[in-house]
Amino acid sequence: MTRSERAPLDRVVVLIPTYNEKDNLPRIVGRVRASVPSADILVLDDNSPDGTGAVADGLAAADPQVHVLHRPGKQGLGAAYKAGFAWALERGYDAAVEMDADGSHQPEQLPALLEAARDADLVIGARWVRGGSVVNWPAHRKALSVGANIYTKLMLGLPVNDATGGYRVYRTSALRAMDLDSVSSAGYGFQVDMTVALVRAGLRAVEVPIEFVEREIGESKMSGNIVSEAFVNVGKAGVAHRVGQLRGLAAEVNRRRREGTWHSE
Ligand SMILES: Nc1nc2c(ncn2[C@@H]2O[C@H](COP(=O)(O)OP(=O)(O)OP(=O)(O)O)[C@@H](O)[C@H]2O)c(=O)[nH]1
Ligand SMILES: [Mg+2]
Repeated sequence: MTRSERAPLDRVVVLIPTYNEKDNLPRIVGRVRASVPSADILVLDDNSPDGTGAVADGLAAADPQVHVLHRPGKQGLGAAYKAGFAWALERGYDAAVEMDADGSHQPEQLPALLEAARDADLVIGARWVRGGSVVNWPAHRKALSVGANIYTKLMLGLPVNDATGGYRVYRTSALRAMDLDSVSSAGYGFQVDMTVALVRAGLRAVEVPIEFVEREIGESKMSGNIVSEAFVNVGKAGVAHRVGQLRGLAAEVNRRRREGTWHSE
């Protein structure tokens, strides 16, 4: 589809899932409002024990562009985003943005993602592409993420380099066209499953380099379970999709070495 055929993105909602982010939430909301003043915000809180929900209510009371969806308990990132997509579709938004609350996804980079969405159904803010980077990650976590993405790309044959990246813009027309019921993973696998569903629906995904900044405050929710869920699910889908990708793996590793995107700093 050419640029002129795609509808303009007049109405954008930024979905921010939260679980125990009471100190981060006011900062990220303020930065989104300053970076893209026309965008609305929906906080998706899973009844955080630290009172993030009440903080979100306070922000919403002070600003008609901020909304809150209170969910009964911790059900994972994927479930929160699905509820957010449904909310956005019901209200006629043109695009829904996924953004972490902890500052890893910089709102100041959102205008570049939205610009790219003029000619795409999905824009991924990508760490593992030329120009992308990660700040404050230890080498082992970088290696895990790079490895997971190479594994994912080759197993599933996806046309992207950062399929686990969670800073994204979806056209709501794409969300409507995709089979969202096929997306069940809760953690990193959710981003991969969404990418697969979008590509399978014949839609266009592009990547824009971002600088990803590791959280400075609040607790990590990353767990071995989330990682192994993603690994096992991608493995199952990948074996069904194709086998014998070792040659491609070597080529991909060599390409990233040449480009310098294996280690991003
Ligand atoms: N609503 C909801 N939000 C969640 C849940 N789990 C994580 N989040 C939020 O999803 C975003 C990403 O989670 P993070 O804990 O930052 O995950 P991560 O970036 O992999 O790990 P760290 O940044 O190292 O903690 C944050 O805004 C979290 O508050 C959940 O079960 N429900
Ligand atoms: Mg984080």
